[in-house]
Amino acid sequence: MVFKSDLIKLTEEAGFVSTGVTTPDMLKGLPYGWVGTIADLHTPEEELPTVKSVILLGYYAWDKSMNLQVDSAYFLQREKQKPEVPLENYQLYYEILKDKAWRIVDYLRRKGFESRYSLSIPLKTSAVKCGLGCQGKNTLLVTPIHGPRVRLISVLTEAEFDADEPYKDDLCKGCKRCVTACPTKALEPYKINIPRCMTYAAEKPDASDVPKGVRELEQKLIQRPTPHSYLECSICIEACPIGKHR
Ligand code: B12
Ligand code: SF4
Ligand code: SF4
Repeated sequence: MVFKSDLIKLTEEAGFVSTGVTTPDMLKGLPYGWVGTIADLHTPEEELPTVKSVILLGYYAWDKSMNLQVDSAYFLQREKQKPEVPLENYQLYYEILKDKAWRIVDYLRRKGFESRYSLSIPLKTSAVKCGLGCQGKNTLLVTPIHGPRVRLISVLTEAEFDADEPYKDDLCKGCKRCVTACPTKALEPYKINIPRCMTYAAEKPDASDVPKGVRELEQKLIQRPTPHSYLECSICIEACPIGKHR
C-alpha cells in the first residue's frame, strides 16, 4: 500500500510543483488519436493496460532555455539527402521531466505496483481532471500559482489513490494577453491554428501547410544558439500575468 501523502512528499522532493491524481474512467472521451501529424495521443489503458490511477505532474519551467531542442546526429544523415532517416531530437524539458518521473515510477514499482511514465496521453485535459488548473485562452494548462509556466508528464500506475476534484474555475477571466502577444496570430481564445504556430513551423521545416508569412517570422524570431539547436517559442507563456513574478 502507498499513502497519497507519501506520494505527494516524493513528487515534491523530486522537484514537481504540482501533483494531482485521477482515475482512467475520468479520462474517457478526451481527444485521443492524432493531433494533425504531430503527436498520436493514447488512452491510459493503451499505455498501461492494468492502470488504476493517473498521476499528473507539473514541473516549473522558469527559464526560457528549458525550451531548447537539439537535433541528434541522425539529422546530419538527412542533410546528406537521406530523407528515409527519421528526424530525431532532444528537448531539454522533456529530458528533465522523464528523469524526475522515473523516481516516482521506481518507487511505486519497488512497492509492487507496475507503473510507467507517459508523455502520450492528452496531458493538458488530463491535468484539468486532476485539479491542477484550467486550460487558458492560450490552450495551455494554467495553474493558479505558476500560470502556464509548468511542463507536464503523467505517471500511470496500478496503485490506487483517492482522486482529486477536477478544476472548475476559469483563471483567464477578461485577460487576452497571450492572444495579442502571439506574433503569428495563431491564437484565438481557447483555440490554436496549428500551422500558424512557430513551434510547429520550427519542428516541421519542410511542411507545406505553414503560411509564407509565418515561415518568415519563424526564421526571424526563433532563437538558434547553434546550427543544430533552437529554442521553442514560449511567447504566449511569457505574456501570461499569472505566476509571472515568482
Ligand atoms: C500537439 C502539441 C503541440 C502542437 C499543437 C498545440 C495544441 N494546442 O494542440 C504544437 C506543435 C503547435 C504545440 C505547441 C506548443 N506546445 Co505543445 N504539445 C502538444 C501535445 C503533444 C498535445 C496537445 C494536444 O492535446 N492537442 C490536442 C488538442 C485537441 O488539444 P487542445 O488544444 O487542448 O484542444 C482543446 C481546446 O483547445 C478546446 N478547443 C478547441 N477548439 C476550440 C474552439 C472553441 C471555440 C473553444 C471554446 C475551445 C476549443 O477543446 C479542445 C479539446 O478539449 C502536448 C503533450 C501531450 N501529450 O499532451 C504538448 C504540450 C501541450 N505542449 C506544450 C508546450 C509548452 C508548447 C509550446 C509553448 C512550445 C514549447 N515551448 O514547448 C507551444 C504552445 C502553443 C499553444 N499555445 O498551444 C506543453 C504545455 C504545458 C502546459 N502548461 O499546458 C505540453 C503539455 C507538453 C508538456 N509535456 O508539457 N504543441
Ligand atoms: S508558441 Fe509562439 S507562435 Fe505558437 S501560439 Fe504561442 S506565441 Fe504563438
Ligand atoms: S495571458 Fe491571460 S488569457 Fe492568456 S492564459 Fe494567461 S490569463 Fe489566460
